[in-house]
Amino acid sequence: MSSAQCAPFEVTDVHAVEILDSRSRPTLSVSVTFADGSTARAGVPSGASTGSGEAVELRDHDSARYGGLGVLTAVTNINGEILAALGGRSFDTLADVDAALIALDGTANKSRLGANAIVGVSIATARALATGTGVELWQHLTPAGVAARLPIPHFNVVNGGAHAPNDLDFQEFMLAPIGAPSLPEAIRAGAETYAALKRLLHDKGYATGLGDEGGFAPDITRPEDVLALIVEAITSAGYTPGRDGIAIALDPAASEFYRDGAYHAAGQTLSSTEMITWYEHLAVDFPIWSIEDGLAENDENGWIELTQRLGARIQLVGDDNFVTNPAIITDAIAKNIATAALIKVNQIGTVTETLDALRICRDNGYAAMVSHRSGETEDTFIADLAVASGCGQLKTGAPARGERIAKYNRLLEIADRHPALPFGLR
Ligand code: 2PG
Ligand code: MG
Repeated sequence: MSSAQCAPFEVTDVHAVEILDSRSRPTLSVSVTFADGSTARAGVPSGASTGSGEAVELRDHDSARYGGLGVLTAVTNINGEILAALGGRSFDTLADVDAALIALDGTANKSRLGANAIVGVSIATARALATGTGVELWQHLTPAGVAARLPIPHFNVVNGGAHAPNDLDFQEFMLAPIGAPSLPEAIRAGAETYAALKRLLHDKGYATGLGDEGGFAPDITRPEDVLALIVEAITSAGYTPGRDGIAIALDPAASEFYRDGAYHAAGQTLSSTEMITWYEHLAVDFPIWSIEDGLAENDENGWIELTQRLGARIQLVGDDNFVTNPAIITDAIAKNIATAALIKVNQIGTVTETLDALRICRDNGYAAMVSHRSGETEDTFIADLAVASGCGQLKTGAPARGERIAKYNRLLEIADRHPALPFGLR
């Protein structure tokens, strides 16, 4: 049964608690309960390299608590205003609940009640709707006519940028085991290569401390040097670098090093055209299959040139520029900007709008990659969402740290229970 076909349900309780995310910053745990006893909770993720058009995360800005990062205002909004609006009310679908939340908030960017409050209620509601249906969350979320699929996991094994205190400007270097024959083999390839990389870094005298997403954060400045180490790790773990084995995906998160109309990375100052030429060379020298946020969110002409020059050979993913916004993605597809969208539920703020963004990608032959945030909880919703959408790609950090592993372990459970599910890129 898809989420569009639910029987009416009455919300009886909505409750939030301030908890910690994986970076030790406050976030929300939200539970939703229905009159039939169905209940579920959600842990709300939070980003560091955020797009300026993201739905607004409400923070308390009370410097006496958590350096101003507390979320007690969002807790109060849920336990007060949102409970009062939803409690005792019957709905037909998740989309109806999400529409009620958006109307109650009344702003274009969910800034009044907080996108963190709204997305927590939305995810918990989606999960509560799946309980008692006799099917798993991913089955419940799969739209009619869509073929669910186990995604290629993208393991972020080297962290830089806003996610690590090193001098590496590119934010993420990911292993993408595109050539793996199955999800369990892909996870194994990621974990074994991660272990090989740790040995290599150690042997070469680099620190093996971890960044926010569980990848290593060595003091290396040049992306070329990181890429060479990753290729060496892939080979030493016994795998083939490239699309037949383990390919590499980058998220430079270029908005973070774009200032005064130029890109400042690895000691260079580059124009958009020079950045694109750099990526062209990197993609010749290394087995890179996908580049996310290769240019800054407001460098639209650069994105058009990037797509013209590299789009036929490499997947180009928009994150900061698209912010999971269905209208922006529709516009980008029309303008031939990028070839894929990154999908983050908290970036747009409701599950319904996220499913809409995924549908637009599917309907237009545009790729999509479901994504975690740098601040995560043990919540595994995105693993089910990736499977349900059939998009074939999920990035959720290194094969390390509980909050990242929880998502990969959820995929392993789904794979075990549903051996007929296809695996791999769409
Ligand atoms: C990104 C994300 C997740 P953050 O840029 O893609 O890796 O980072 O959650 O910090 O925005
Ligand atoms: Mg990104």
